[in-house]
Amino acid sequence: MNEEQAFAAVKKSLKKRRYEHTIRVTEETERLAQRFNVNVEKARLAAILHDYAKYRPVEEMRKTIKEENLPGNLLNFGDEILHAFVGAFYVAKELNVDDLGVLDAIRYHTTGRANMSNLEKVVFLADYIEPGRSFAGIDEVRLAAETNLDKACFLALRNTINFLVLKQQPVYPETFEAYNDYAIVFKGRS
Ligand code: DGI
Ligand code: FE
Ligand code: FE
Repeated sequence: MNEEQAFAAVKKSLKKRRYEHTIRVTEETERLAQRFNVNVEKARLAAILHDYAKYRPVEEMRKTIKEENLPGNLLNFGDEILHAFVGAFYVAKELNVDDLGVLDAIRYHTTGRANMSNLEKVVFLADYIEPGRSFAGIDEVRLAAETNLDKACFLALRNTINFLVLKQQPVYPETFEAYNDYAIVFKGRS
């Protein structure tokens, strides 16, 4: 699957606004990949496809999780996280992408996980800081992303957990595990 085919596949699957987000995530991913020595071609492909399943009906995604033996606990943490895990599955099955690193970057782009690869980190972070985003606290994350990939992931995870807790939403365990990776390193430092 080359980039042109990937863009064509997501253009068909996504609404205009989401397709434009995807283009910005791809550009941001490329900048981060160059900065932090990640394979640009793989990172861009993962970014182009990261929200491939965003508009699949929730019922279809839940069915896929059950039938294809994706982790059962996914069903208990809100529908927003499903498109990432199911997306990786559909991208492999429907678009024949077989690079496991690319598929993992798609799979963990929403929740993160412990021990993320740098490829996973740049896609996770680019999705959070692309220029169209305006989350509370995002400036600090953008600033960290200029020089420190782990620090930026740490702050993005912290903000997301704070946001979910404030809304009394459940937090996927792997999001806490990702956060803890960095909290152990950055604790007590600003
Ligand atoms: O698909 P996007 O909108 O580009 O961004 P995304 O894939 O990061 O999804 C963002 C949504 O996912 C947002 O509503 C917060 C939610 N989310 C992120 N991490 C978690 C989460 N929801 C739960 N329940 N648990 C998480 O760990
Ligand atoms: Fe997403
Ligand atoms: Fe996204």
